[in-house]
Formats: sequence, structure tokens, C-alpha cells
Amino acid sequence: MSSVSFPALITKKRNGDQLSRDEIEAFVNGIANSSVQDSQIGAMLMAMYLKNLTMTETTDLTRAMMNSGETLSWPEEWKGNLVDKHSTGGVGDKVSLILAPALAACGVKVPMISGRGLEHTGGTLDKLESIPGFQVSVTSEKMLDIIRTVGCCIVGQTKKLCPADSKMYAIRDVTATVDNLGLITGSIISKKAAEKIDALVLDVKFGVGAFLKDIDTARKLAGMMVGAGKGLGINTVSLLTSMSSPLGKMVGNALEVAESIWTLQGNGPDDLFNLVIELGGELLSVAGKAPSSQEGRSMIKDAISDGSALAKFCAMAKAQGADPATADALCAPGNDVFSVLPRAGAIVELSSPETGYVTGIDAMACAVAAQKLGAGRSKVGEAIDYTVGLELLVTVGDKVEKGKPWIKVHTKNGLPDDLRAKLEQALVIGSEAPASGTSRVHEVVYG
Ligand code: IUR
Repeated sequence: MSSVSFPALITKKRNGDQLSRDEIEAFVNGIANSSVQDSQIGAMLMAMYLKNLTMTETTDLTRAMMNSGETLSWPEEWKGNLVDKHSTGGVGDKVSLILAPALAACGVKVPMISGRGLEHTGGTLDKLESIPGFQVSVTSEKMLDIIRTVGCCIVGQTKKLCPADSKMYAIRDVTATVDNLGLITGSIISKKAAEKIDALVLDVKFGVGAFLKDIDTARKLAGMMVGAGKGLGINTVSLLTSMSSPLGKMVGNALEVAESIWTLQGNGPDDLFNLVIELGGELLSVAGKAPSSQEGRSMIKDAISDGSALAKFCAMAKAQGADPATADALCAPGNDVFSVLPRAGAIVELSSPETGYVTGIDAMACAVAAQKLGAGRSKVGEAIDYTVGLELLVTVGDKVEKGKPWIKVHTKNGLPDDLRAKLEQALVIGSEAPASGTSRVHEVVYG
């Protein structure tokens, strides 16, 4: 657009009219080149929040945010082979550590850009950094090199990628405009689209341990993200998955790496293994690499059972800075992963107050306890303790006996009373076994 009046664009959206692609681009470019003032960004975000964005506006916003900075580029012959996964965040969610190498073992390329933990949510980068030597900050040339040789990498975002999102997110955070589905979609999908991938699977979680508690809102977000992804030419699919109890049995950085390695060795908990298979199967199918999601699931399963996914994880760790002997020792089946991973100074066990069946393990209570133990941070940049966290000895549906331990708390020194009380409240025991099943997938949204 030749000359643009930012107040006029804010007025238009405030009045409930739909912004055009050019208008959205002009505003987002203004954010990126600092010609829009922070107060104007805040006002526009509030107008978008209150009047909502249509699907077309959301896609236009996502595209403009993607184009606000650098995008990655890949050799022409990789076209059609680039894939990634995103999760809206859960407790004990270490799926990326397993799925990225499993996908690479299936022959696709995975340029995964992940984030750090904040407050009760864990971050994939923090988990990986508990492996001695593992580097998450790499140049785009190095990223290309790793993907060429290994097939996958998991790295942090550079400041050059989607700069409009960083600015918008910081302002959303202080203007009560975070929880708007269009704005969330723009933020998440623009960063994935900047990776220039061909296919994307989204794990949209709902439940007490998820950002979105209720399934209807999660379904709406899933639909919008699939719409925006497709609108930008990415074959996108979303799974709605339950996050009421922690995923797997480990919560905490090094503990989650340990569980990821065990899963890659074929010894992971069923719910985690199944979720990896289901996300991977849908992704390979929408990417056109498997004739159906069923066959996609078999491909991922085979990559885990034949050890090729584990070999990719090991190669990725070496390529991202881990000492080769360290990475080999970490991944060697039969070897103790804690000969490599850092371990907490103390373990405190909590016992079940009664006999019965585990009908729930409150994911949010676990997440808050793990964060307070030092596994997470309360503000950006804070140091974390890789060793601390929770090791669940039971899962939903298991029988527990009064006086028998149900959880091991890995701690630096002791367990403060408030955290003990929080964890004691997390365990829900009933007299009857709940309806069982290890799949967390509620439904698949193809859009
Ligand atoms: N994660 C993002 O990348 N963007 C968002 O808006 C939210 C989570 I909420």
C-alpha cells in the first residue's frame, strides 16, 4: 500500500470491519520496521481480540508475520520432504525428542525450531540441553548441514525469524490479548511456515494440564491452525489430545530425556509411544509419504523397533555438539542413561494414602510442583535445574496400595511442605478402575 494510516486501520478493525490482505501486511510490516508505535500495536491487538479475526484475516496475518523476517530455504530436491510438528504444550510432553528422529529415519527432513519452558510448561530446548554438550543455538548454514547429514535437528529460534511475532507476543502479554485464537494461530503457524516446510502436524492439547482447558476451544484453535497452514500451502493436520495427567511417567528435563531414550529403545510408556506413532502416522500421510495414516503409523513403529530412530537421535546429538562417546553411551541399549545425564541429589518417595485405583494424576499440580522444584523458570532467562522433577511409579488405571510409593520426587535437597501437599493432592484414587485405553487422541482435524 502506498501511504497508510495506522489509526485508520485500527479504527476499521475496532468497528468490526474486515481488514484486507494489504492492510494486514502494511500493519505487520510497520511492526517489523518500527514505524507503528507500541500503543498502536496494543490498540490493534485489542481490536482484533474483541472483534476476532476471520479465517481469511488469520491466514493473511500469519503470512505477513512469516514474511516479517528471514525464512529458511532448502535445496530444490528436498521439495515435498520437509515436515515438522508443533504442540500447544503439555506436562511431560517429550514427543518432539522421539518423533523428530523417527521421522528422519522414515526418510523425511525435519528442521524443527522449538522453544524454552516458561512457568509450568517445559521446553524442548531445555530438555535437550540437559545432555552434556548439546547445542541448540546453530546458524542456518549449520542447520542445513545437519539436516543434510542426519535428517533432523532441534534448534532455537533466531531473532531474524518472525520478528513481528516477538514484538506482538510481548505486547499481547501485557495487554490481556494472549488468549485469542486468531492471534495464537498467527503466532504459532507463522514460525512454522518460516521453516518453509511442506507438511505439519499439530498436537493441540486440552485438559487441566493444557493451555486450553476445554475441548471445544481446542477444536476451534485446531481448525484455525489447520486452515492457516493450508492457506500458506502447508499440508496440515491437527490432533486433539488429552492432557489431564502427565504424558509418560517423567516430568523434568534430564528425566524426560531419559524417558525419550527408553522410548526410542522400545521401552517407553504406552501413552507416550502411542502418541508419537499417531502424530507421526498422520504427518507422514498428509505429507504424501505414506498411503494412509495407518501405514504411516507402521512406518514410525518400525523406525523405533529396528533402532533406526534411536540411531538418528544419537547422530543428531553428535551433530549438535554432544561428544561422540557421550552420545553413544547415552543411546547404547542396556547402558544406564544416567551414566551420561545429570542426576538429582536426593529422591523423596510419597506413599499412597489408601488402596484403590488411580483415576487421575493432576497434570497441572505436577507441572507446578516440578517448576517449583527448579525444573522450570518463573521468568524468561532464569536458570533451571536439569536434574529435578517427578518420576511417576503409577499411571491412570493402575492399582495402588495404601503405604506403597506412587511417585519419586527428584530434588536438590528435600521436599518443602507446600510441594508435598500439592503432589499429595495430585493423586486421585477411586474404588473402581477407570475405563482404560492408552490413546490420548480424541479426534483428528483435517480441516
Ligand atoms: N505459543 C506461541 O508461539 N504463540 C502463542 O501465541 C502462544 C503460544 I498462546
